[in-house]
Amino acid sequence: MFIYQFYLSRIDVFLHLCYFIDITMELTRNFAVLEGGDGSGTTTQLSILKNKIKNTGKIPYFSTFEPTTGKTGELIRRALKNEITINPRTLCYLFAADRNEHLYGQDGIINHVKNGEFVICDRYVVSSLVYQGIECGDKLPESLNSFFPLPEITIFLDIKPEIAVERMKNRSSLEIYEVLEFQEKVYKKYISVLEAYGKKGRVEIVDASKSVQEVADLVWGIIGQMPIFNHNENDL
Ligand code: ATM
Repeated sequence: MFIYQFYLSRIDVFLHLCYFIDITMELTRNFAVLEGGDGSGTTTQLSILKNKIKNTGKIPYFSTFEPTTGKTGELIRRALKNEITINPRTLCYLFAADRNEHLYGQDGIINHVKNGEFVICDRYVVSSLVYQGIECGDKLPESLNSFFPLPEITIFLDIKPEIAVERMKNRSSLEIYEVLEFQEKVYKKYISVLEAYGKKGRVEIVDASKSVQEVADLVWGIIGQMPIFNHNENDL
């Protein structure tokens, strides 16, 4: 009985690792993600970045975010606003379902990338590994997200939770995760998830406590160096 349990736990660890290795296998070129705790400024930076790319005038782009505006995304937003109660594990499945549609649906990320566009997304797999990892343990988000391709680059907007929560005080209403105690957990989890995730995918860390413009410059300093922005006319 003991030996059986011993091997079972080893198999469990092995499967756990396989899920994670899977997550880090496939890279999607010209797909970049902004990640960060609440109040880190991902939405603001996405908007500035979008305008910057637009102004360069050369690269077709698609700017997007998760949870999406689709039916599953809408349901998730209602749960985040505490309008409806959804079990955290169910929410984990919903985030994965929303992401699958976001990737593979008709107007999805994969089709945009295939069309030669540069895709920038506010939050992606790492958000699930962090938020749902805290809420329901690592196994479920790791396994559900193991099927999704990695972006070419993930930029983490790094800001201490105390400063982020202070920034959020101006918001008219707060979502279920937007309290200091939870954000402290989120910050710690980001650091550990990104350490593992960064071994296969490219992760860049930006100091998000700086001014909006300084952060935007740092973000562009990374994105602007990506191969798609550095092709010669002749290469295209
Ligand atoms: P925004 O604040 O970026 O709109 O995201 C909404 C929330 O969704 C955010 N936390 N709050 N509040 C993080 C959460 N979220 C997850 O929990 N898992 C995910 O996979 C994603 C994409 C977002």
